[in-house]
Amino acid sequence: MAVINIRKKEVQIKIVYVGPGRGGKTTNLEYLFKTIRHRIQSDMVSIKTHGDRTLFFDFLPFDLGTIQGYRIKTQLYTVPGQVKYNATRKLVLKGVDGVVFVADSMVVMREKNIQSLENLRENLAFYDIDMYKFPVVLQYNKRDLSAPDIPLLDIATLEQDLNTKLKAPYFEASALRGDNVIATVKKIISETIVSLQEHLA
Ligand SMILES: Nc1nc2c(ncn2[C@@H]2O[C@H](COP(=O)(O)OP(=O)(O)O)[C@@H](O)[C@H]2O)c(=O)[nH]1
Ligand SMILES: [Mg+2]
Repeated sequence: MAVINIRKKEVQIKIVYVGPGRGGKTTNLEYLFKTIRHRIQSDMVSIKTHGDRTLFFDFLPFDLGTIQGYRIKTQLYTVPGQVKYNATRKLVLKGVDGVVFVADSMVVMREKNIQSLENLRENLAFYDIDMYKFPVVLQYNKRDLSAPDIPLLDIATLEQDLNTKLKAPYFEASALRGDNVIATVKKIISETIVSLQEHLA
């Protein structure tokens, strides 16, 4: 749940990027770190193991300005996507206010995307959160790939696999190029704030 400090007129929201390993979660945060640096107060913290795989999490705090007199502070986290790190994934989801699900558009990742979304549903249920009533934004990533030997799932298939029941807003993106990376984070932040307002009302 968001941390609301009435005295300081401050709301702190926690957004977690989830999705299959190698789907582009860290690349999203790296792009945001590069492009919106002026709003970022502290450095991006990245805890990585061999090469570029996230072992624990990447963390990016930034200040968004003010809504209704409250200063909105956002913390972005990513979790490790590999199946074996579920305990960590669960831990990072503690207190989450909104989720970006980064799906990998490559055809070979079809099952991994579906399994990862199911894993998210289970992990949120552990915290008594119903994924279908929670702020979630889908990001269909790696749309820039166009090599003939790397076929991509079409959007209709991704929508059918992942979004039939969820009915979440979605973006076609390239985290590598930065396409729709900012649109994705803006959308999840606004969905999260709307949801918090409904819960506080
Ligand atoms: N072509 C392409 N590659 C990407 C994109 N996003 C991430 N990658 C690459 O996919 C690999 C895994 O990305 P990473 O962000 O570490 O995935 P994570 O495990 O979800 O954090 C890296 O080699 C990235 O450069 C994208 O939009 N397009
Ligand atoms: Mg990562």
